[in-house]
Parts: sequence; structure tokens; C-alpha cells
Amino acid sequence: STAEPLLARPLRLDTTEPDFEARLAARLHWSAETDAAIEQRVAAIVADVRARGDAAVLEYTRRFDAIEAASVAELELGADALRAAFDAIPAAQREALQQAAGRIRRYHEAQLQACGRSWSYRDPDGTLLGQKVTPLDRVGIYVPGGKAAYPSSVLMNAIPAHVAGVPEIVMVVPTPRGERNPLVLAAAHVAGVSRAFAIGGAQAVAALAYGTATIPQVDKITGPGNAYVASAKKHVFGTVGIDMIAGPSEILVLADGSTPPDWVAMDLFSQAEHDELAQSILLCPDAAYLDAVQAAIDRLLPTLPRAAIIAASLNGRGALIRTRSMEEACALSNRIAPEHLEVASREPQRWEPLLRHAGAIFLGAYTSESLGDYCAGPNHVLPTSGTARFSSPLGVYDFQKRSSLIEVSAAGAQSLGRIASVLAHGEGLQAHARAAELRLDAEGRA
Ligand code: HSO
Ligand code: ZN
Repeated sequence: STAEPLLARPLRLDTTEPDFEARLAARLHWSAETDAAIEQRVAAIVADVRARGDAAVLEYTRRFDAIEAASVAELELGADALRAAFDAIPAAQREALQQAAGRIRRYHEAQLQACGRSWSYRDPDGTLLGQKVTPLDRVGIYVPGGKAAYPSSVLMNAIPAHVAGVPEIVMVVPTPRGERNPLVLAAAHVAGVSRAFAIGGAQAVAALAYGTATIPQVDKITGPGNAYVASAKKHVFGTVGIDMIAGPSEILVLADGSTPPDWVAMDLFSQAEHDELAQSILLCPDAAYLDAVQAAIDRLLPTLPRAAIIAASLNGRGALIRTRSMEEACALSNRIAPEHLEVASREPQRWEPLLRHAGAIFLGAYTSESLGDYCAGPNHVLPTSGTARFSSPLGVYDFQKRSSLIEVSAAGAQSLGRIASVLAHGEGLQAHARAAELRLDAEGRA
């Protein structure tokens, strides 16, 4: 029997149709369903690891990953194991990993120079005010073990931490039935991971958050994971810092019709192939161009091994939208605030000033999102589900924190003391007022 041909038909919309807003809203809708059963199981695992440490980690690793180990120490992949993994992969992969890492490092070093440095200034009376920037002491990076185990994500999480100056980067990665992902371990070596443990799930997150006899307690946990991992991260938040909890990947392409339709179709596919729930949207003022991209989709889809995932994503969440103009397309893109925004235009510099809300903006026909995913340099951990309205890509700043610095001069104590004294009396806090007044000179106290 012949199989049904796979069809990918993103929803066709036109901004001039009367029910456009409602149909668009239905397409965009996505909510992180919090499954109460998962939350409960995770709460129990986290509490157990917190209470029993290594023994609990070993039990859960045996149960969920089918690994028999006598101790958590046996599950450690030290610097030597990571190096050995790197040495064992093909030379072309070694070289590509190193080139990607070099470019990502260079980008994040520029970010450190631009916005990761301490600063201060002095008042005319000599008082010093500023902010001191320091790296976190120790961070944990979660790497999934299953179908979403991306070596590129190891680079994107560990390199900014390394560039920020974090002295110890601890990676956890589940190895179900002992199956290790050599590229993930090789990427950890290249990215400067200090040590790794072959553990995963909520138990790994809890171990990093509270520490065990073998696993060091970290200050922040970043990296993607399944529903259990996401729930565990929310659970331990407050004890440690966490990065954002990412939703499904998204791409929005803004096209003026000048980029080959095949290029755009493949870029839409490249997000769709991540996940059935991924979202790919194309905006263009030219309906004939949307037809051409749909034709390219039909022709190219059967050539891809992940066609079924791509079709599910495009049919369930994809959209090809005709807009009245490029200006309207830019405004709509800002409202959607996509994770990735491609400006497939002959004049990307003309539209860029109109674009504000997106995790990453890819300008011009040659800038495939795929290049940004791997090696251009910017981070591929980006805000999803419209959160680009208020949050930013993962960066060196996520692995630093800031302390205020104040050094009041004798002269400064006079002017500041008078202000503080008045406000402290106003708040009824006498000790505050006296602390300021004690430092006033005779003239000030008079
Ligand atoms: N596009 C993904 C990152 C990735 N792509 C990893 C390929 N590998 C983040 O949205
Ligand atoms: Zn990707």
C-alpha cells in the first residue's frame, strides 16, 4: 500500500480579512500546561535528594536511566573523560566544534567588554559611587539526554559562563542505559566545562541545587530540559538562580519577496523540525510570493527525514500571512515578539529600525537562522512565547552579579548626613538618624 503523502499547509491569513485578529490569536496561543502529577512527583524527588543526597541520586538514576553504579563518583565524567571524547570524534567535527566555539567566545568577550564591567564615578566632594561586577562562583549546566541533546547548546550555555569568569562549570547529562553522546561530551571539553556527571532529570537539578557528598552545590542552573527538569528548576529557584523556562522554538520570517522561496521554506522547516509544537510564520505583502513559498514547501518537504515533525508543526502552528505593507509586517512582528526574526529583504537596514521585540534579528537573505543556531557567535538560548518583549538572550550577564559600591568622603558625610537625618526622622527610625548625625561635623550638628 502507498503511504499518504505528507502535506504541510500552514494557515493562510490576510491582515485585511475581518476575523484576522481572532484567527491569528488562535494560532499564536500556547501555554505551558503545568501538569499537577508531574509537579508532585518532582517535589518528592527534590525533597528526597535534598534529604538523602548521593543515595537518592543513585536510586533515581538506577530507576529512570537503568544505570547500575555503586557510587555517584562512578558517574563522574572528569576533564580527562571529556578530553577523550573530544579526541575520539572525527576530525571534521572536532574542527567545526572548535571554530564554532571560537566565534561564540569572541562574541561573548565583546559582550563582556560592552556591558559586563564594573563602573564608578565620584561626586565633586570625593564620594565614590559605583557597581562592582563579579562572576558567579559555580554554575550547573543541564544537558538533556534524549532527542533534544544538542552539542551546540552545550557551547551556548557553557561559553558565556566561562567568558564571564565562572571558575567552576558543572555539567549534568543523563545517559540512559549508559549511552553517552560523544559530541555532547566533546562540546563540553571545548566549552570549558570543569566536570560532568552522567545524571539527569529532577534528581540532577536537585543535586546541583542542594549539593550532595559528591556533587557540588552550584549558584545557578541553566540549560533546557523536559517537563520534569523545568518543574525541578522552578522548584529550586530561590535556593539557586535559574535561566528562563523556554517554550517551543519559533521563527518569524519577514519577506519582501526578494529571497529565493526555497531558502525561506527551508528556514521555516529548520525551526519546525525541532518539535511538533514549534512555530514558523512568514509575513509578506506579496500573495504570489506566499504561493511560491508554499510550492517550495510542497516540493522540499518529502526530501527531509523529519518531514513528519515538520508537517505537524506547520499544520498545527504555522502561518503564511499576507500584510498590507512591509511596515505593517514589522508592526505585526513586534506584536508577536518571536524568538527568531529573519528579515528576508533586499533592504534589511531599512526595516531593522522598525523592529524592537525579538530574541534575535537575522538581517538579509544570507542570514539563515541556522547559522545563528550553530556558529555565527550570538547565543541561541533566546526568549520564546512573546517574552522577547521583556527579556534578552542568554549572555555573560546571566553568569555575573552586581554589588553596589559606596565610599562616602568626610565632606560627603555632611551633605548626605543632613538628607538622611531628615528622612530617617520622617520614618521614625532614630538609630538611622543618629548614625548619620554622628558623622556630621560641629557646624553640621549646630
Ligand atoms: N534553534 C534552537 C537551537 C538549536 N538549533 C540547537 C539547532 N540546534 C533554539 O531555538
Ligand atoms: Zn534550531
